[in-house]
Amino acid sequence: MKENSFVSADEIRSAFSAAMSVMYREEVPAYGTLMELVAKVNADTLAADATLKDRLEATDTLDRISEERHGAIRLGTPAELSMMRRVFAVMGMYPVGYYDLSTAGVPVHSTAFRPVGDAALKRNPFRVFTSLLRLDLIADETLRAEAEAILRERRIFTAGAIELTEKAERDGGLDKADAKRFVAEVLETFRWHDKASVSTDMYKRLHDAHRLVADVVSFKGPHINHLTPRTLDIDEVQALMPEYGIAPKAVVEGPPTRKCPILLRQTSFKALEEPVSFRNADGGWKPGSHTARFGEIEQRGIALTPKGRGLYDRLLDESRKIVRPAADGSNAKQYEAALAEAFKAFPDSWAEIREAGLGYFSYSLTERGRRTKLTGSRGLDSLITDGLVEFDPIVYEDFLPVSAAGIFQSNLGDGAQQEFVASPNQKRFETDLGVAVLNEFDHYAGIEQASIESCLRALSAAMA
Ligand code: OOG
Ligand code: NI
Repeated sequence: MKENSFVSADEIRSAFSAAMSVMYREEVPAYGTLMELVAKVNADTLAADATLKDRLEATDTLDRISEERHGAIRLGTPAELSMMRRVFAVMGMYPVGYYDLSTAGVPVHSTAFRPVGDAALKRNPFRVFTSLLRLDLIADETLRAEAEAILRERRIFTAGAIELTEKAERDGGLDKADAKRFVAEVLETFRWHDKASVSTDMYKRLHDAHRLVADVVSFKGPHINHLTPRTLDIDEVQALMPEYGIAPKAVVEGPPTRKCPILLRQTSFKALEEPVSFRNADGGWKPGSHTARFGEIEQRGIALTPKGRGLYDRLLDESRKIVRPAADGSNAKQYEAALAEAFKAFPDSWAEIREAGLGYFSYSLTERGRRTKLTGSRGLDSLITDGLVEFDPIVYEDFLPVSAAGIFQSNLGDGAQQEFVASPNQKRFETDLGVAVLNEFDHYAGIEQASIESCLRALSAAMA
């Protein structure tokens, strides 16, 4: 009998993110420079902070600290989106969250494909922020129909990628040789094409409708548009980018610098103008350029409850009413100051954040808790006060719509702001995707609840 020798989905995802990193570094040399800078800043940060180093050693894999945490693609059709879902599932990545970017002037809606379990996230947290173009938001009906026709013709997956995805679905996994082939085949979908599939004229019309429409419709596939390693000091990397010859976006997105980091902070270097050739009517090629690809960094903090998120959204909104960050960076300092001022209203100690019900925590028994026998039931708070139970922040693994919009905008060229009427359409997105997306809040609440129950169970088991 043939023994079951499937490679785990986590292993396939790790191989895939490593292959993607190599490919992207070759394709975009500035990204390689960013990776070097991130590795240096992470090493300096760890050298200067022994406590941080010990904590990371205990909870993370230190040698992989500077590896990619996410990337992003933009798809053109519902069929592409649903097939992409099946491909990512083979790598243990599932759609979490719905992001409507139309409010921010970007004609897409999105989800993040990511590992969901704690063990899977620890093994390799790689996620792909995946957007679907919304041609329904483009006013010009003729152009919309032409774009649809172009997209209908393209095939973004290789025959091998489809075949192996079907095989994995049928058999419940892939063996080593198939997994290796799967990674190579799927990588093709994310590759850059320096030959556009449209003419200069068509590109210009798509581009005039929205730069993002041109980026999605003009090419053979959804090239990976950025990768994002983790940094331990985002402000330092942002400050050092110019010294390394790369141009940072105007401001860091998300919350300000804090003692207790919340949610997600991100910044990027600005997308590069790259040579691309367009098709001539006579079948030849005409040189031109396209701007889409960049490099990003991220630093993550605690996942917030709906109440905490409400407060975050309100404070962000308040600071942006005082200063709206300009794309050219001219008011970056004023924006930072306004942000820091507004966020004084957000508690900055773990105990206060917990007591106010603003964040999700994972609970565990202290050394003393492990030795204690409990009689009768006790509330969580009193177990904490008595030093039997301790709590750690649960890391936010998702994205932020306002930040994502800022990342999109800064890579669509300065002053490319465009208004759309807000029109979230999660139902439509989920129909196109083929499944409902996971609700991120339910997910964090579930992890927190499970940790509480496990503490209480252990304490009463000690009693028996
Ligand atoms: C995605 C932008 C969103 C993030 O980190 O928020 C994103 C894109 O530009 O396609 O990746
Ligand atoms: Ni990103």
